[in-house]
Amino acid sequence: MRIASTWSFGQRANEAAWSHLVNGSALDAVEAACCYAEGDVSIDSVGYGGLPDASGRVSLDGCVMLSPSRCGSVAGLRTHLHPVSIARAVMEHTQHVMLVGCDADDFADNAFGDRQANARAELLAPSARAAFEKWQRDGGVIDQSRDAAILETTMPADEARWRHHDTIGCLAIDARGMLAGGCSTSGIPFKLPGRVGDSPIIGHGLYVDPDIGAATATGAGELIMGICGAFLVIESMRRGASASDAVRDAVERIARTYTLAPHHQAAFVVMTKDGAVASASLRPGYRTSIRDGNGSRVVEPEFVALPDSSVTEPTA
Ligand code: SD4
Repeated sequence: MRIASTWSFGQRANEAAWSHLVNGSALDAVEAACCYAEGDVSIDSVGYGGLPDASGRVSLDGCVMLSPSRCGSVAGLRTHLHPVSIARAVMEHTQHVMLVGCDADDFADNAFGDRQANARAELLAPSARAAFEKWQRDGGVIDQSRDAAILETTMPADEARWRHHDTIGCLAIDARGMLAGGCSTSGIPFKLPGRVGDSPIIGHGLYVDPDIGAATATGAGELIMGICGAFLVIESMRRGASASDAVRDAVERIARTYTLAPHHQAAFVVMTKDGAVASASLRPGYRTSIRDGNGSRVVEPEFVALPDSSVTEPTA
């Protein structure tokens, strides 16, 4: 049994999910980890606390996957806090894979009724509203790592640089050897309304094939989508690459493919069908949180494509 989540805040999500992995299934565990992140206001790229789009409204995306024939996804939720739970309902109760926009919110109303966790909710937290108002005043790419309040947190300074990239991608394997993945995000801060990134798109932000393994991505969706990131990782392994080589190839592909801006970051985590975990990132500052029978730890990626990217590099 093992659960791996993106970023060091993933430790808290893994902890919240652990009993679900022990007493339930890998699917229950990834849903619980994502639900935790969605409810934590300090995580500013997921759920409540997530930064809004350029119109000041939050939209949430998420997906869940067990296998190519068992997956579900929602994008552009405006009034429901838990995209992964709704994506699970799409997977379990419809013939479809993906629902979007206000119709996905309506689906959630029908699927869950007034059950508290999935009732309609205000998604814009006061902290996110304040960040939006600052962005309206100052414009540009917000580098929240320079905010003193954030640097005072326990987050490592080089990771704080990517604070607004803290989407959760979560992979788990349960006692029966079942793999599951979940991914949840509010997307890129101050995005064009309607923009959807990689996170809820099967094969981009998440891909699970029980014969091979599970992969998830975090970072700038526009970089991940152009290379079909999570699918690429799993397909590399299908063709014989090791888990470490597969995630390294994916970030190297990003480094080769795009004209990168200093604020661009991307990372991939993979879990093999035997439960081994590997990760790689485009720039320093990314970490993976792992919880298993040996306890909880936060690990550096095995490979960083652009290791010299300075922590103090200007982002505007
Ligand atoms: C997106 N991939 O919407 C998400 C954002 C993210 O870490 O992962 N940030 O592009």
